[in-house]
Amino acid sequence: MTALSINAERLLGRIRELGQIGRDEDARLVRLAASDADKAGRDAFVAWIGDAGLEVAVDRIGNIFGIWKDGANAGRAPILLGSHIDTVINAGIYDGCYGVLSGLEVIETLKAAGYTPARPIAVAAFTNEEGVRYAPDMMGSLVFAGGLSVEAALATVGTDGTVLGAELERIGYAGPEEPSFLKPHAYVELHIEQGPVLEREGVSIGAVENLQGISWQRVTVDGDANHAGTTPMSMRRDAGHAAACVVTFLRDCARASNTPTVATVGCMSFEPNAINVIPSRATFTVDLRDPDEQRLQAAEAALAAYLKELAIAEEVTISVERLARFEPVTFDRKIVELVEAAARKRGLASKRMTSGAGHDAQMIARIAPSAMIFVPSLGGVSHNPREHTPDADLVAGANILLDVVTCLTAQ
Ligand code: HGY
Ligand code: MN
Ligand code: MN
Repeated sequence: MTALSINAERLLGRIRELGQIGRDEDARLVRLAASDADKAGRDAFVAWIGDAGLEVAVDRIGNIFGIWKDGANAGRAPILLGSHIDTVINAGIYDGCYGVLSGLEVIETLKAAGYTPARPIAVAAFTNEEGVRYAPDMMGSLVFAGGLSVEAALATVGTDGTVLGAELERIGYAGPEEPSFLKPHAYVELHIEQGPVLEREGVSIGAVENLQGISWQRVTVDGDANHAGTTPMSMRRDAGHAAACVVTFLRDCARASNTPTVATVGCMSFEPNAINVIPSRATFTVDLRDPDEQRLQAAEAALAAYLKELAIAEEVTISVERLARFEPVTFDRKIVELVEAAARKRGLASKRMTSGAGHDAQMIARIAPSAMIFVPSLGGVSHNPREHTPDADLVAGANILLDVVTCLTAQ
């Protein structure tokens, strides 16, 4: 029997259609969690799962589920697919959306082929995976996995001062279901690699076996505003300069470490933010990651020690707020092997990989056997409108997801 294949035209068309939803006045893709743009993306996804004849469910943190079950298998725990459709600022069109739309595509393909799965199959679009507006990231899947109470998540105040729960109400996605309403039997997430490895090695499929730890912190440096022209360099308490020292410290440490440790200062703001005033305050974020928990803790400790010394040397005060902290995760070996076997069967090269990015799968792995499938990202570019994966790779990845799901629902 020839291997079933997904409907490439339908999948690719939806990826492109969703990629046009939530463009700002500069045509940048910005669908921040619980924003009007996010609502528009959510509405499109709900329409597609409704058209596919799936049961639609929304939980209290706004996670959206499309569920395919029949009389025979309804009582069994489902295989869950999915990812996220919220984006970063000026995003690419594949990050998250590819996994959600491929999950839906796999269900529609199996339904149309008259396949009768031994257990239900569901696809999820998890709320606020990116964490750009509301920290932490992977929030919807973290709540779904029981790692954060839904009340605490709904009370989160965003970078714009809004409250997540009120925003979900406002956009009509404060759902009725308790986050524990659906217990997955297993979870498989298809995602673009967002890194350079698969393309560089000419490999089509990544069988992701683990995912690195993540540490997010917000650092506030308080100094003294003063006149940029009259204040001698020796008399300054310059919060801006202290912040710049931290950026350089983090980069030098990560580069010198000769390990996979990565460090990023993605956001920074000064007060009063005037050209001729020495900054009285600098606020910035630190994103540290490492596949090894001990090394990640060592990187956090090195930063804390440096901030202490810097405060004395620069006569500033420095405070730190933790925004997110997730330990490295190992995925389910059996599902990883299913991914490799499916790739072999379709004549595709595969490679075991660590995920550098955070994903909803790292949260669902807390409650069910989980794994991920990667496809190449051209130039390793992501979180950038230049993010791109060739159609052939997108279709190949979705067919591997189809094969893995068929194995997981055979009995
Ligand atoms: O931060 C991450 O790795 C993911 O894109 N939320
Ligand atoms: Mn993602
Ligand atoms: Mn992302």
